[in-house]
Amino acid sequence: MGWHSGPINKMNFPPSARLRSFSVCALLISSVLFAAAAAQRKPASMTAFVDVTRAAGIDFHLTCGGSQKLYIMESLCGGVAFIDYDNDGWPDIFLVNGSTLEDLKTGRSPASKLYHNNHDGTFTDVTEKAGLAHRGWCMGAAVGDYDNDGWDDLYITCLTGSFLYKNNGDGTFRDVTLQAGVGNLGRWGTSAAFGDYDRDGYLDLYVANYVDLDLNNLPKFGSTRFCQYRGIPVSCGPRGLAVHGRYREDEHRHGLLLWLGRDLGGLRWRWMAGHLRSERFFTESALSQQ
Ligand SMILES: [Ca+2]
Ligand SMILES: [Ca+2]
Ligand SMILES: [Ca+2]
Repeated sequence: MGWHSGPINKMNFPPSARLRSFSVCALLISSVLFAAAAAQRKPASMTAFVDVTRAAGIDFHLTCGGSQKLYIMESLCGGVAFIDYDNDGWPDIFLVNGSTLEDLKTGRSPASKLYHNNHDGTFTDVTEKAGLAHRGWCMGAAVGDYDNDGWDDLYITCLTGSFLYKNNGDGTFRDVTLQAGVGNLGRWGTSAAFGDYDRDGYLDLYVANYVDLDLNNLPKFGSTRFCQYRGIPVSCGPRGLAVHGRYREDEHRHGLLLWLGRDLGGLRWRWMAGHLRSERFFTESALSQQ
């Protein structure tokens, strides 16, 4: 007999009561075993993030247009890049800033910022010292050692052009945009990436451009059907802006798919900077625009 039968039988409980007692005991045993098994299982890991921005010394304030958001670029700002600019093995942070229309026209746009990693969980603003107090309405940044000198360089994409900053290897940068030929002038560069697409050992540059935008002739809020949502006036989307080109899904250049034009909501990708030659200049390749 089982361990439970003795004392129960001695008390002369009716069969139904013994059955209920058996059920209760089985339930208790199951509960104990389940609890023991649960105790042996390690609790699921709980990944938690804590906002340490201010404690780390990051005091960056992003400016992105006015509060009314009358134009599309006022809702598209801010980028970040990690760059170990001093080669100490600790990633530093570059934060890209936007602007407002008024500040952009008067040259008073707030600066992007570079923060040096102090190795103790804190950062120091070294923007001015590094020569990276770039002011403009910018969107993105890419990091790459384009000249293979062992020091990572920085490319910034902005509303009216883009900029390449060469790392001097002494904690400072200098603007080499014109020499390198990567100004992307008059184009709205949203982001960029370095990559050696032809495997020649030199990084190439890919810049993603958004729609054409004439800051002097901005479409009026809610002015056309492309500046409305269900009859409600809104800031003009891509279709409400000037766009050249059409969508060509079968267009390939150097293994990259180019998306051109209107049918992607005005999104236009431009394969712009191809081969980095020995003179350390970029040349624009496979430029497609129809
Ligand atoms: Ca560093
Ligand atoms: Ca370099
Ligand atoms: Ca290359």
